Amino acid sequence: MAYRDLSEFITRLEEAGELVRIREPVKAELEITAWADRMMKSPDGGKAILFENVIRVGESEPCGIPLLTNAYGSKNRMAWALGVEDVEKIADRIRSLTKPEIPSGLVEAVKRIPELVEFTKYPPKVVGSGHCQDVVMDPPDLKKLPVCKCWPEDGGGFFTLPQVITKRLTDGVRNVGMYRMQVYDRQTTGMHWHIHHGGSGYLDEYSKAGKRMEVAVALGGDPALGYCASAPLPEGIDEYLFAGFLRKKPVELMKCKTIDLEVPADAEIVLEGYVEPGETRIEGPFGDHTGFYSLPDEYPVFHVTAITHRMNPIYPHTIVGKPPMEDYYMGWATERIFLPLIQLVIPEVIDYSLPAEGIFHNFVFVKIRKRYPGHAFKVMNAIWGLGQLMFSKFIVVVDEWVDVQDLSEVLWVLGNHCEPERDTLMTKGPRDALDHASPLAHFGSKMGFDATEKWPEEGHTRAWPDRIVMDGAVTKKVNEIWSRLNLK
Ligand SMILES: Cc1cc2nc3c(=O)[nH]c(=O)nc-3n(C[C@H](O)[C@H](O)[C@H](O)COP(=O)(O)O)c2cc1C
Ligand SMILES: [Mn+2]
Repeated sequence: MAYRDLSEFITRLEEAGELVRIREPVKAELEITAWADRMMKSPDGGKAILFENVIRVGESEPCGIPLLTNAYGSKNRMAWALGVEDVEKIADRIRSLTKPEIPSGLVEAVKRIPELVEFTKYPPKVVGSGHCQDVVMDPPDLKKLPVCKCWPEDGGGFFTLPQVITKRLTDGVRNVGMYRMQVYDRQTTGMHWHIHHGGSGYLDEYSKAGKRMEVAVALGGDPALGYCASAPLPEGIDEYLFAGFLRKKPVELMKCKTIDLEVPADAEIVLEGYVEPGETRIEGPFGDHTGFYSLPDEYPVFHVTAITHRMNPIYPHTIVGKPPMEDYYMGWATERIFLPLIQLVIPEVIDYSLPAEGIFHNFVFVKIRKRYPGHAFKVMNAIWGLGQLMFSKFIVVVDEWVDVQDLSEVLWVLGNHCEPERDTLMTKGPRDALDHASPLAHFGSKMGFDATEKWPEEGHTRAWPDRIVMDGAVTKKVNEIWSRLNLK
Protein backbone atom coordinates (compact mmCIF):
# COMPACT_ATOMS: atom_id res chain seq x y z
CA MET A 1 0.00 0.00 0.00
CA ALA A 2 1.10 3.58 -0.67
CA TYR A 3 1.02 6.45 1.82
CA ARG A 4 -0.40 9.75 0.66
CA ASP A 5 2.04 11.68 2.81
CA LEU A 6 4.36 11.55 5.79
CA SER A 7 1.51 12.02 8.30
CA GLU A 8 -0.14 8.82 7.11
CA PHE A 9 3.11 6.98 7.76
CA ILE A 10 3.45 8.57 11.21
CA THR A 11 -0.06 7.32 12.02
CA ARG A 12 0.96 3.84 10.86
CA LEU A 13 4.03 3.93 13.12
CA GLU A 14 2.03 5.21 16.04
CA GLU A 15 -0.60 2.49 15.67
CA ALA A 16 2.15 -0.12 15.71
CA GLY A 17 3.62 1.40 18.89
CA GLU A 18 6.77 2.32 16.94
CA LEU A 19 6.81 6.06 17.51
CA VAL A 20 7.67 8.11 20.55
CA ARG A 21 6.60 11.72 20.82
CA ILE A 22 8.97 13.94 22.78
CA ARG A 23 7.25 17.07 24.11
CA GLU A 24 10.35 18.14 26.04
CA PRO A 25 12.09 21.11 24.35
CA VAL A 26 15.16 19.73 22.52
CA LYS A 27 17.86 21.78 20.80
CA ALA A 28 18.58 21.31 17.08
CA GLU A 29 22.19 21.89 18.03
CA LEU A 30 23.69 18.55 19.17
CA GLU A 31 20.81 17.53 21.45
CA ILE A 32 18.62 15.97 18.73
CA THR A 33 21.65 13.88 17.75
CA ALA A 34 22.28 12.71 21.31
CA TRP A 35 18.64 11.57 21.59
CA ALA A 36 18.55 10.00 18.13
CA ASP A 37 21.92 8.26 18.52
CA ARG A 38 20.83 6.65 21.78
CA MET A 39 17.61 5.47 20.12
CA MET A 40 19.33 4.20 16.96
CA LYS A 41 21.86 2.22 19.02
CA SER A 42 19.13 0.44 21.01
CA PRO A 43 18.23 -3.15 20.06
CA ASP A 44 16.80 -3.51 16.52
CA GLY A 45 16.98 0.25 15.94
CA GLY A 46 14.54 1.32 18.68
CA LYS A 47 11.58 3.48 17.64
CA ALA A 48 10.96 6.50 15.47
CA ILE A 49 10.97 9.81 17.34
CA LEU A 50 8.79 12.84 16.71
CA PHE A 51 10.27 15.85 18.50
CA GLU A 52 7.39 18.25 18.96
CA ASN A 53 9.32 21.17 20.44
CA VAL A 54 12.56 21.78 18.61
CA ILE A 55 14.68 24.79 19.49
CA ARG A 56 16.39 26.06 16.35
CA VAL A 57 20.15 26.73 16.36
CA GLY A 58 20.88 30.03 18.11
CA GLU A 59 17.36 30.41 19.56
CA SER A 60 15.91 29.71 22.98
CA GLU A 61 12.23 28.90 22.35
CA PRO A 62 10.69 25.96 20.41
CA CYS A 63 9.91 26.78 16.77
CA GLY A 64 6.58 25.04 16.16
CA ILE A 65 7.81 22.68 13.41
CA PRO A 66 8.03 19.07 14.66
CA LEU A 67 11.01 16.96 13.59
CA LEU A 68 10.76 13.27 12.67
CA THR A 69 13.75 10.97 12.91
CA ASN A 70 14.57 7.24 12.80
CA ALA A 71 11.37 6.57 10.81
CA TYR A 72 13.25 4.09 8.53
CA GLY A 73 15.45 2.83 11.35
CA SER A 74 14.45 -0.82 11.78
CA LYS A 75 13.76 -3.76 9.49
CA ASN A 76 10.04 -3.50 10.22
CA ARG A 77 9.75 0.25 9.80
CA MET A 78 11.83 0.12 6.61
CA ALA A 79 9.43 -2.49 5.19
CA TRP A 80 6.37 -0.47 6.26
CA ALA A 81 7.90 2.63 4.66
CA LEU A 82 7.79 0.72 1.39
CA GLY A 83 4.25 -0.49 2.01
CA VAL A 84 5.09 -4.14 2.78
CA GLU A 85 5.42 -6.27 5.90
CA ASP A 86 8.73 -7.72 4.76
CA VAL A 87 11.25 -6.19 2.34
CA GLU A 88 11.80 -9.68 0.88
CA LYS A 89 8.34 -9.37 -0.67
CA ILE A 90 9.68 -6.62 -2.92
CA ALA A 91 12.71 -8.73 -3.83
CA ASP A 92 10.33 -11.61 -4.66
CA ARG A 93 8.26 -9.32 -6.87
CA ILE A 94 11.36 -8.18 -8.75
CA ARG A 95 12.60 -11.77 -8.98
CA SER A 96 9.36 -12.88 -10.57
CA LEU A 97 9.74 -10.15 -13.20
CA THR A 98 13.38 -10.87 -13.95
CA LYS A 99 13.26 -14.66 -13.92
CA PRO A 100 14.31 -15.64 -17.43
CA GLU A 101 11.64 -18.33 -17.64
CA ILE A 102 10.58 -19.29 -21.09
CA PRO A 103 6.79 -19.38 -21.22
CA SER A 104 5.51 -22.88 -21.97
CA GLY A 105 3.14 -21.76 -24.70
CA LEU A 106 1.40 -18.85 -26.32
CA VAL A 107 -1.23 -18.45 -23.61
CA GLU A 108 1.48 -18.44 -20.96
CA ALA A 109 3.50 -15.88 -22.96
CA VAL A 110 0.53 -13.53 -23.31
CA LYS A 111 -0.18 -13.88 -19.59
CA ARG A 112 3.33 -12.65 -18.80
CA ILE A 113 3.11 -9.42 -20.82
CA PRO A 114 1.51 -7.36 -18.03
CA GLU A 115 4.23 -8.59 -15.66
CA LEU A 116 6.97 -7.26 -17.89
CA VAL A 117 5.49 -3.78 -18.10
CA GLU A 118 5.15 -3.69 -14.31
CA PHE A 119 8.44 -1.77 -13.93
CA THR A 120 7.12 1.16 -15.96
CA LYS A 121 3.43 0.80 -15.22
CA TYR A 122 3.21 3.66 -12.70
CA PRO A 123 5.02 6.69 -14.14
CA PRO A 124 4.89 9.91 -12.13
CA LYS A 125 1.81 11.99 -12.86
CA VAL A 126 1.67 15.80 -12.88
CA VAL A 127 -1.35 17.13 -10.98
CA GLY A 128 -2.74 20.65 -10.68
CA SER A 129 -2.58 21.14 -6.95
CA GLY A 130 -0.96 19.76 -3.83
CA HIS A 131 -0.39 20.55 -0.20
CA CYS A 132 3.35 21.15 -0.63
CA GLN A 133 2.48 24.67 -1.80
CA ASP A 134 -0.13 25.47 0.88
CA VAL A 135 2.18 28.15 2.22
CA VAL A 136 4.75 30.15 0.26
CA MET A 137 7.40 31.50 2.61
CA ASP A 138 8.05 35.12 1.74
CA PRO A 139 10.93 35.84 1.69
CA PRO A 140 12.42 32.32 1.63
CA ASP A 141 14.36 31.80 4.84
CA LEU A 142 16.13 28.52 5.57
CA LYS A 143 16.70 29.60 9.17
CA LYS A 144 12.98 29.16 9.80
CA LEU A 145 13.38 25.38 9.44
CA PRO A 146 14.68 23.26 12.34
CA VAL A 147 17.84 22.25 10.49
CA CYS A 148 20.20 20.51 12.90
CA LYS A 149 23.84 20.94 13.69
CA CYS A 150 24.48 17.28 14.40
CA TRP A 151 27.97 16.81 15.85
CA PRO A 152 30.35 19.14 17.74
CA GLU A 153 32.82 19.74 14.88
CA ASP A 154 30.16 20.12 12.14
CA GLY A 155 30.60 23.17 9.93
CA GLY A 156 26.96 24.18 10.49
CA GLY A 157 23.41 22.88 10.16
CA PHE A 158 22.67 20.24 7.50
CA PHE A 159 19.59 18.96 5.70
CA THR A 160 20.08 15.21 5.96
CA LEU A 161 17.09 13.58 4.22
CA PRO A 162 16.53 15.71 1.11
CA GLN A 163 15.23 14.42 -2.20
CA VAL A 164 17.37 16.45 -4.59
CA ILE A 165 15.60 16.68 -7.95
CA THR A 166 17.29 17.60 -11.22
CA LYS A 167 16.69 17.04 -14.93
CA ARG A 168 19.19 15.96 -17.56
CA LEU A 169 19.98 18.80 -19.95
CA THR A 170 19.81 16.66 -23.08
CA ASP A 171 16.52 14.83 -22.60
CA GLY A 172 14.92 16.02 -19.35
CA VAL A 173 15.23 12.64 -17.61
CA ARG A 174 14.77 13.26 -13.91
CA ASN A 175 17.24 12.22 -11.21
CA VAL A 176 16.41 12.17 -7.53
CA GLY A 177 19.32 11.71 -5.14
CA MET A 178 19.76 12.05 -1.41
CA TYR A 179 22.64 14.45 -0.83
CA ARG A 180 23.11 16.34 2.44
CA MET A 181 23.05 20.12 2.26
CA GLN A 182 24.88 22.50 4.60
CA VAL A 183 23.02 25.72 5.37
CA TYR A 184 25.31 28.73 4.74
CA ASP A 185 22.74 31.51 5.20
CA ARG A 186 19.03 32.20 4.74
CA GLN A 187 19.07 31.43 1.02
CA THR A 188 22.13 29.32 0.24
CA THR A 189 23.33 25.83 1.03
CA GLY A 190 26.07 23.48 -0.06
CA MET A 191 25.20 20.69 -2.50
CA HIS A 192 27.15 17.66 -1.42
CA TRP A 193 26.63 15.36 -4.41
CA HIS A 194 29.67 13.15 -4.88
CA ILE A 195 31.23 13.27 -8.33
CA HIS A 196 30.05 9.71 -9.03
CA HIS A 197 26.40 10.50 -8.35
CA GLY A 198 23.54 11.55 -10.60
CA GLY A 199 23.23 15.22 -9.64
CA SER A 200 26.93 15.82 -10.19
CA GLY A 201 26.89 14.08 -13.59
CA TYR A 202 23.97 16.24 -14.68
CA LEU A 203 25.72 19.42 -13.53
CA ASP A 204 28.73 18.53 -15.72
CA GLU A 205 26.48 18.72 -18.78
CA TYR A 206 25.01 22.08 -17.76
CA SER A 207 28.52 23.37 -17.03
CA LYS A 208 29.74 22.37 -20.50
CA ALA A 209 26.77 24.18 -22.02
CA GLY A 210 27.40 27.19 -19.72
CA LYS A 211 23.87 26.94 -18.32
CA ARG A 212 22.59 27.31 -14.79
CA MET A 213 20.98 24.10 -13.46
CA GLU A 214 17.65 24.29 -11.71
CA VAL A 215 17.35 22.12 -8.61
CA ALA A 216 14.36 21.33 -6.42
CA VAL A 217 14.60 19.72 -3.00
CA ALA A 218 11.66 17.88 -1.46
CA LEU A 219 11.41 16.89 2.20
CA GLY A 220 8.82 14.32 3.20
CA GLY A 221 5.96 12.79 1.26
CA ASP A 222 5.41 9.03 1.11
CA PRO A 223 8.52 7.58 2.82
CA ALA A 224 9.05 5.41 -0.29
CA LEU A 225 10.18 8.59 -2.08
CA GLY A 226 13.00 9.33 0.34
CA TYR A 227 14.12 5.71 0.16
CA CYS A 228 14.17 5.83 -3.66
CA ALA A 229 16.35 8.96 -3.56
CA SER A 230 18.92 6.86 -1.70
CA ALA A 231 18.61 3.79 -3.94
CA PRO A 232 21.45 3.06 -6.40
CA LEU A 233 19.40 3.05 -9.58
CA PRO A 234 21.24 3.00 -12.89
CA GLU A 235 21.79 6.41 -14.46
CA GLY A 236 18.87 7.54 -16.57
CA ILE A 237 16.18 5.87 -14.45
CA ASP A 238 13.83 8.29 -12.74
CA GLU A 239 13.75 7.42 -9.03
CA TYR A 240 10.08 8.51 -8.91
CA LEU A 241 9.28 5.92 -11.59
CA PHE A 242 10.84 3.30 -9.33
CA ALA A 243 8.86 4.74 -6.40
CA GLY A 244 5.69 4.25 -8.49
CA PHE A 245 6.66 0.60 -8.98
CA LEU A 246 7.25 0.12 -5.23
CA ARG A 247 4.00 1.88 -4.27
CA LYS A 248 2.02 0.31 -7.13
CA LYS A 249 0.71 3.82 -7.60
CA PRO A 250 2.08 6.81 -9.51
CA VAL A 251 3.89 9.53 -7.58
CA GLU A 252 1.86 12.72 -7.94
CA LEU A 253 3.99 15.70 -8.82
CA MET A 254 3.27 19.37 -9.23
CA LYS A 255 5.03 22.24 -10.93
CA CYS A 256 7.38 24.41 -8.90
CA LYS A 257 6.66 28.14 -8.56
CA THR A 258 9.99 29.62 -9.63
CA ILE A 259 11.70 26.86 -11.65
CA ASP A 260 10.75 24.42 -14.37
CA LEU A 261 10.82 21.24 -12.25
CA GLU A 262 8.16 19.14 -10.54
CA VAL A 263 8.09 18.05 -6.91
CA PRO A 264 5.96 15.52 -4.99
CA ALA A 265 2.59 17.23 -4.45
CA ASP A 266 2.32 15.87 -0.92
CA ALA A 267 5.81 16.73 0.29
CA GLU A 268 6.07 18.54 3.62
CA ILE A 269 8.57 21.20 2.55
CA VAL A 270 10.01 22.17 -0.86
CA LEU A 271 13.08 24.27 -1.64
CA GLU A 272 13.32 25.63 -5.18
CA GLY A 273 16.51 27.04 -6.61
CA TYR A 274 19.52 26.54 -8.81
CA VAL A 275 23.20 25.67 -8.95
CA GLU A 276 25.51 27.94 -10.93
CA PRO A 277 28.18 26.11 -12.98
CA GLY A 278 31.68 26.72 -11.67
CA GLU A 279 30.59 28.13 -8.33
CA THR A 280 31.86 26.14 -5.33
CA ARG A 281 32.31 26.74 -1.65
CA ILE A 282 33.85 24.88 1.27
CA GLU A 283 31.43 22.26 2.59
CA GLY A 284 31.90 20.44 5.91
CA PRO A 285 33.26 19.19 8.13
CA PHE A 286 30.32 16.88 8.84
CA GLY A 287 30.13 13.94 11.24
CA ASP A 288 29.51 11.30 8.57
CA HIS A 289 28.18 7.77 8.27
CA THR A 290 31.73 6.42 8.27
CA GLY A 291 31.80 7.31 11.98
CA PHE A 292 34.40 10.00 11.24
CA TYR A 293 34.10 13.61 10.14
CA SER A 294 34.22 14.05 6.40
CA LEU A 295 36.88 16.63 5.65
CA PRO A 296 35.93 20.09 4.38
CA ASP A 297 36.03 20.24 0.57
CA GLU A 298 34.81 22.37 -2.34
CA TYR A 299 31.24 21.56 -3.45
CA PRO A 300 28.62 23.33 -5.59
CA VAL A 301 26.34 25.95 -4.03
CA PHE A 302 22.54 25.80 -4.05
CA HIS A 303 20.72 29.14 -4.25
CA VAL A 304 17.15 29.12 -2.97
CA THR A 305 14.53 31.00 -5.00
CA ALA A 306 11.45 29.80 -3.10
CA ILE A 307 10.42 27.77 -0.07
CA THR A 308 6.93 26.31 0.05
CA HIS A 309 5.37 24.00 2.61
CA ARG A 310 2.23 22.39 3.97
CA MET A 311 0.09 24.16 6.51
CA ASN A 312 1.70 22.43 9.49
CA PRO A 313 4.84 20.86 8.10
CA ILE A 314 6.90 18.11 9.71
CA TYR A 315 10.64 18.24 9.17
CA PRO A 316 12.19 14.82 8.30
CA HIS A 317 15.71 14.31 9.57
CA THR A 318 18.28 11.61 10.15
CA ILE A 319 21.64 11.52 11.81
CA VAL A 320 24.66 9.60 10.65
CA GLY A 321 27.72 8.61 12.66
CA LYS A 322 29.34 5.43 13.93
CA PRO A 323 27.17 2.55 12.69
CA PRO A 324 24.57 1.27 13.10
CA MET A 325 22.39 4.30 12.44
CA GLU A 326 19.10 4.76 10.59
CA ASP A 327 20.84 4.75 7.20
CA TYR A 328 22.01 1.18 7.84
CA TYR A 329 18.38 0.04 7.44
CA MET A 330 17.99 2.01 4.22
CA GLY A 331 21.12 0.31 2.90
CA TRP A 332 19.85 -3.03 4.12
CA ALA A 333 16.61 -2.55 2.14
CA THR A 334 18.73 -1.81 -0.94
CA GLU A 335 20.83 -4.92 -0.29
CA ARG A 336 17.70 -7.08 -0.25
CA ILE A 337 15.76 -5.36 -3.06
CA PHE A 338 18.69 -5.30 -5.48
CA LEU A 339 19.77 -8.94 -5.00
CA PRO A 340 17.56 -10.22 -7.85
CA LEU A 341 18.97 -7.53 -10.15
CA ILE A 342 22.54 -8.48 -9.22
CA GLN A 343 21.63 -12.11 -9.93
CA LEU A 344 20.49 -11.13 -13.42
CA VAL A 345 24.10 -10.25 -14.25
CA ILE A 346 25.95 -12.54 -11.81
CA PRO A 347 23.61 -15.54 -11.49
CA GLU A 348 26.06 -17.58 -9.40
CA VAL A 349 25.54 -15.14 -6.50
CA ILE A 350 23.27 -16.89 -4.01
CA ASP A 351 23.30 -14.16 -1.39
CA TYR A 352 25.42 -11.22 -0.25
CA SER A 353 25.61 -8.85 2.65
CA LEU A 354 26.87 -5.36 3.36
CA PRO A 355 27.50 -5.54 7.11
CA ALA A 356 26.71 -2.43 9.16
CA GLU A 357 30.36 -2.19 10.23
CA GLY A 358 31.35 -1.80 6.58
CA ILE A 359 29.19 1.32 5.96
CA PHE A 360 28.03 -0.09 2.57
CA HIS A 361 31.28 0.26 0.65
CA ASN A 362 33.99 -1.19 2.88
CA PHE A 363 32.92 -4.84 3.01
CA VAL A 364 30.89 -7.07 0.74
CA PHE A 365 30.42 -10.70 1.71
CA VAL A 366 29.19 -12.79 -1.18
CA LYS A 367 28.17 -16.41 -1.34
CA ILE A 368 28.46 -18.28 -4.63
CA ARG A 369 27.86 -21.68 -6.11
CA LYS A 370 31.40 -22.34 -7.30
CA ARG A 371 31.58 -24.23 -10.58
CA TYR A 372 35.04 -23.66 -12.04
CA PRO A 373 38.59 -22.75 -11.02
CA GLY A 374 38.99 -19.05 -10.27
CA HIS A 375 35.23 -18.57 -10.04
CA ALA A 376 35.52 -16.40 -6.91
CA PHE A 377 37.81 -13.98 -8.78
CA LYS A 378 35.34 -13.72 -11.65
CA VAL A 379 32.62 -12.75 -9.17
CA MET A 380 34.81 -10.11 -7.47
CA ASN A 381 35.60 -8.53 -10.83
CA ALA A 382 31.92 -8.51 -11.77
CA ILE A 383 30.99 -6.80 -8.48
CA TRP A 384 33.68 -4.15 -8.99
CA GLY A 385 32.03 -3.40 -12.32
CA LEU A 386 28.47 -3.18 -11.04
CA GLY A 387 26.88 0.21 -10.33
CA GLN A 388 27.66 1.61 -6.90
CA LEU A 389 29.14 -1.75 -5.86
CA MET A 390 32.20 -0.47 -7.75
CA PHE A 391 33.19 1.23 -4.47
CA SER A 392 33.54 -2.10 -2.61
CA LYS A 393 36.91 -1.94 -0.86
CA PHE A 394 37.08 -5.50 0.48
CA ILE A 395 35.13 -8.36 -1.06
CA VAL A 396 35.03 -11.77 0.61
CA VAL A 397 33.71 -14.66 -1.50
CA VAL A 398 32.52 -17.81 0.27
CA ASP A 399 30.89 -21.12 -0.63
CA GLU A 400 27.17 -21.75 -0.60
CA TRP A 401 27.01 -23.30 2.88
CA VAL A 402 28.31 -20.14 4.58
CA ASP A 403 25.81 -17.68 6.04
CA VAL A 404 26.96 -14.31 4.73
CA GLN A 405 24.56 -12.54 7.07
CA ASP A 406 26.60 -13.89 9.99
CA LEU A 407 29.72 -11.75 10.47
CA SER A 408 31.20 -14.26 12.90
CA GLU A 409 30.80 -17.14 10.45
CA VAL A 410 32.32 -15.15 7.59
CA LEU A 411 35.40 -14.21 9.66
CA TRP A 412 35.78 -17.81 10.78
CA VAL A 413 35.73 -19.08 7.19
CA LEU A 414 37.89 -16.23 5.86
CA GLY A 415 40.63 -17.01 8.35
CA ASN A 416 40.53 -20.73 7.75
CA HIS A 417 40.18 -20.87 3.97
CA CYS A 418 42.51 -18.12 2.82
CA GLU A 419 46.15 -18.43 1.80
CA PRO A 420 46.99 -14.72 1.70
CA GLU A 421 49.34 -14.82 -1.26
CA ARG A 422 47.32 -17.14 -3.48
CA ASP A 423 43.76 -16.26 -2.51
CA THR A 424 43.75 -12.48 -2.67
CA LEU A 425 43.39 -10.13 -5.59
CA MET A 426 44.42 -6.49 -5.59
CA THR A 427 42.98 -4.15 -8.12
CA LYS A 428 42.40 -0.45 -8.66
CA GLY A 429 39.42 1.73 -9.31
CA PRO A 430 37.09 4.43 -8.07
CA ARG A 431 36.72 4.73 -4.30
CA ASP A 432 33.85 6.21 -2.36
CA ALA A 433 34.16 9.98 -1.87
CA LEU A 434 33.93 9.47 1.91
CA ASP A 435 36.87 7.05 2.09
CA HIS A 436 39.63 8.83 3.99
CA ALA A 437 42.23 6.07 3.64
CA SER A 438 42.98 6.26 -0.09
CA PRO A 439 45.98 8.52 -0.82
CA LEU A 440 44.00 10.23 -3.58
CA ALA A 441 40.37 11.25 -3.28
CA HIS A 442 38.01 9.04 -5.33
CA PHE A 443 40.70 6.62 -6.55
CA GLY A 444 42.55 3.77 -4.96
CA SER A 445 42.98 0.04 -4.51
CA LYS A 446 40.57 -2.75 -3.68
CA MET A 447 41.11 -6.23 -2.36
CA GLY A 448 39.24 -9.47 -2.85
CA PHE A 449 39.50 -12.60 -0.70
CA ASP A 450 38.71 -15.99 -2.19
CA ALA A 451 37.48 -17.80 0.94
CA THR A 452 35.93 -20.70 -1.00
CA GLU A 453 37.20 -24.27 -0.74
CA LYS A 454 40.34 -24.64 -2.87
CA TRP A 455 40.56 -27.23 -5.62
CA PRO A 456 43.49 -29.15 -7.13
CA GLU A 457 42.70 -27.28 -10.38
CA GLU A 458 43.51 -24.10 -8.47
CA GLY A 459 46.87 -25.45 -7.41
CA HIS A 460 45.77 -26.84 -4.06
CA THR A 461 46.91 -30.46 -4.19
CA ARG A 462 46.74 -31.11 -0.44
CA ALA A 463 43.54 -32.68 0.90
CA TRP A 464 40.80 -30.25 1.97
CA PRO A 465 39.28 -31.12 5.37
CA ASP A 466 35.59 -31.73 6.05
CA ARG A 467 33.62 -29.38 8.25
CA ILE A 468 32.87 -30.79 11.70
CA VAL A 469 29.22 -31.82 11.86
CA MET A 470 27.70 -34.18 14.47
CA ASP A 471 25.85 -37.32 13.40
CA GLY A 472 22.15 -36.36 12.99
CA ALA A 473 20.73 -39.30 14.96
CA VAL A 474 23.01 -38.61 17.91
CA THR A 475 22.05 -34.91 17.96
CA LYS A 476 18.38 -35.83 17.86
CA LYS A 477 18.72 -38.24 20.78
CA VAL A 478 20.60 -35.70 22.92
CA ASN A 479 18.07 -32.98 22.11
CA GLU A 480 15.21 -35.20 23.24
CA ILE A 481 16.84 -36.00 26.56
CA TRP A 482 17.85 -32.35 26.95
CA SER A 483 14.20 -31.24 26.69
CA ARG A 484 13.03 -33.98 29.01
CA LEU A 485 15.50 -32.80 31.67
CA ASN A 486 14.29 -29.21 31.11
CA LEU A 487 17.83 -27.99 30.55
CA LYS A 488 18.10 -24.44 29.19
C1 LIG B 1 21.07 9.54 4.81
C2 LIG B 1 21.87 9.52 3.54
C3 LIG B 1 22.72 10.57 3.23
C4 LIG B 1 23.45 10.59 2.05
N1 LIG B 1 24.27 11.64 1.77
C5 LIG B 1 24.89 11.71 0.58
C6 LIG B 1 25.65 12.86 0.24
O1 LIG B 1 25.77 13.81 1.01
N2 LIG B 1 26.25 12.90 -0.98
C7 LIG B 1 26.13 11.88 -1.87
O2 LIG B 1 26.66 11.99 -2.98
N3 LIG B 1 25.43 10.75 -1.57
C8 LIG B 1 24.81 10.66 -0.37
N4 LIG B 1 24.07 9.55 -0.05
C9 LIG B 1 24.08 8.40 -0.96
C10 LIG B 1 23.21 8.63 -2.19
O3 LIG B 1 21.95 9.12 -1.83
C11 LIG B 1 23.04 7.33 -2.96
O4 LIG B 1 24.31 6.88 -3.36
C12 LIG B 1 22.13 7.44 -4.15
O5 LIG B 1 22.01 6.17 -4.77
C13 LIG B 1 22.63 8.42 -5.17
O6 LIG B 1 21.69 8.47 -6.21
P1 LIG B 1 22.10 8.98 -7.66
O7 LIG B 1 22.92 7.88 -8.28
O8 LIG B 1 20.81 9.22 -8.35
O9 LIG B 1 22.90 10.21 -7.47
C14 LIG B 1 23.33 9.51 1.14
C15 LIG B 1 22.48 8.46 1.44
C16 LIG B 1 21.74 8.44 2.62
C17 LIG B 1 20.82 7.30 2.91
MN1 LIG C 1 19.91 8.29 -10.00
